[in-house]
Amino acid sequence: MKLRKLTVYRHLLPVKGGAYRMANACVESLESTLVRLESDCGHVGWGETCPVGPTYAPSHARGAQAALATMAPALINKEVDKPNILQRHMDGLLNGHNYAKAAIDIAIYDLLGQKMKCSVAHLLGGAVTERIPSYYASPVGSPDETARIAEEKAREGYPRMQVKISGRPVEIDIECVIKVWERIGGRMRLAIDGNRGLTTRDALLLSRSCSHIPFVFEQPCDSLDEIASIRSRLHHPVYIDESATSLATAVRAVGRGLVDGFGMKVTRIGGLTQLAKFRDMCEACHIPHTVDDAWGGDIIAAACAQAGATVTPRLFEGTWLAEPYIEGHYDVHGGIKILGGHIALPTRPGLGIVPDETLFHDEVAHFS
Ligand code: 0XW
Ligand code: MG
Repeated sequence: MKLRKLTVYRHLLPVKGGAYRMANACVESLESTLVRLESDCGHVGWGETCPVGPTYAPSHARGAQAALATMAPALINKEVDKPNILQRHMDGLLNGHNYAKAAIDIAIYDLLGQKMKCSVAHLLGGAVTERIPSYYASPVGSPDETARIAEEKAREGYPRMQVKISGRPVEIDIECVIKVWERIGGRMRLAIDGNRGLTTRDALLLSRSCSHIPFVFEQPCDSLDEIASIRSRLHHPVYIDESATSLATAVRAVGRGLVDGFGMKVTRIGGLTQLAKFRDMCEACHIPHTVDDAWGGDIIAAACAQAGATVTPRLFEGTWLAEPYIEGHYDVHGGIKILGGHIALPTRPGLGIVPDETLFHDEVAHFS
């Protein structure tokens, strides 16, 4: 299967309700980058990458578009149906920029699924569930408001919640965690996400003050070195998210005993090909992890759901989607939704969604 056309679109995804606050970012509208591939046999595949603003991670919407434009001319008329080989080819064209390569990799899996009339989950090794657990991530907010959201999400049926903290005095974060726990007790599993924002001092204070509360502490500090320096003094299991920038970093972090789990993003690790390798490494080492992404619409949601469905349930921490925080769908009828805290695995081939192309007006580049 050869690639005939590659089109890049820009698409804005405003945040429902106005703004989403995290330790290092407050975002109001996200610029998503969509990739449409067309093969010589006429199949169409879609990919997406949507950094959650320019400060969450070293990835940027315009950077993704520039990276795609750099690689695209050398991909046209090339055989693209072997994702591992395509990955090496892209690495030979551009150093790094996993989050841009991921959009192409995802679109290739969509194309392959269309061609072979099977789901992306099947191509990734097979789904173990058709009902993928999700988790809700509350924005940084007041302790009372966060506890209210936690109650609401527990009632909706979410098995897990991630509470975002940091960017303010740690005493408020501590109060927030305690109030959430008092409200929901063991009804949902809890992750407390510092999004790199805490000093080692504040991470230690929070963990010690909440030593009676069973949560996993996600990316409390900025770097792996900082986390390593306090790891043995924390009372909670440590997950990394932003610091797990590649498969190699993740393997080394596990090998050095620095982490108990991961918040993993499909685009950060470079796409579904890399995600499948990461999943298998985690299974071999008994390491729990999520499968989600920073932000994005139905295309990235479908990619996360397809990959999430293949993770062994014992180690799966769920698939977060931006869907509850954005209006509308690319696929008006078959869009990816969270109902009762879970996502139904789409049944159609490939990613399982059919984006309405008339929604995408802003074509950034086209190669054929
Ligand atoms: C909750 N997420 C998966 C979505 C936001 O982009 C941040 C992220 C995280 O865990 O850091
Ligand atoms: Mg996180």
